[in-house]
Amino acid sequence: MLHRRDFLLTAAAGVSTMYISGRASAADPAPPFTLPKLPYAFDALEPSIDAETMSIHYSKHHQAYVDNLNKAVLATPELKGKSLDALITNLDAVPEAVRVAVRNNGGGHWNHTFFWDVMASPGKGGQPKGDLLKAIEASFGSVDGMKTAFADAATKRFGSGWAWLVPGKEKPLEIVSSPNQDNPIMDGKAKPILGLDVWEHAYYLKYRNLRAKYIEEWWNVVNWDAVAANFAAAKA
Ligand code: MN3
Repeated sequence: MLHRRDFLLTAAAGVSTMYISGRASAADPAPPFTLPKLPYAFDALEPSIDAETMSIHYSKHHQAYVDNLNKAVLATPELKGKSLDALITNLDAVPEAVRVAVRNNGGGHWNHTFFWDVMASPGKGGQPKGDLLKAIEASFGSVDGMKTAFADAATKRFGSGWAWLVPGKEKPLEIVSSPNQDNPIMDGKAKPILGLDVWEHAYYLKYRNLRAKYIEEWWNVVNWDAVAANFAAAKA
């Protein structure tokens, strides 16, 4: 899972390199960033996340972040060739005219690409074990303790945003939340190992206003094997 994401980021950087090296032209405006392939079918996360929500979330929302990021990047010569990570971890270097667009849409692209990879069909994502389980227990007492703290952060995030499980400084793992499409790497923190989208578009069709119910059901589709791979990569 992690390798796939790294490949996508690398591939995105490769495409933008092709753009500046002249393989694309105004008549063939190859955009630098592309929608990653969803690693499962739209209905794979049923019943926790319904197929219609997945379809709209991926095909419309994530696609819009990609398209709007490309618009901002292609309009700004000094940004061509920059990877997504380079763009969103150094927003001060992004010209002010497109900084908000890059923050929101670059963050949206990064966050959703990450989000799809930390979910799997119910029963297919394994359980926390090994080093990951030890880190969770050392940080939160138990897996249930972590889930309670995570759900609390996700529930209390006012408006639209995300909750994240990230490698910490005080403890092996910490929970943070971010507004809009911000994420921990924008703030210079470690790369998260798990994240949850709590924008209403992620749950409103099925759960209406019941964000807490969505969060509770979402644990059934967490891909713990992918989370463990993220954790191992963070420690490497
Ligand atoms: Mn979303």
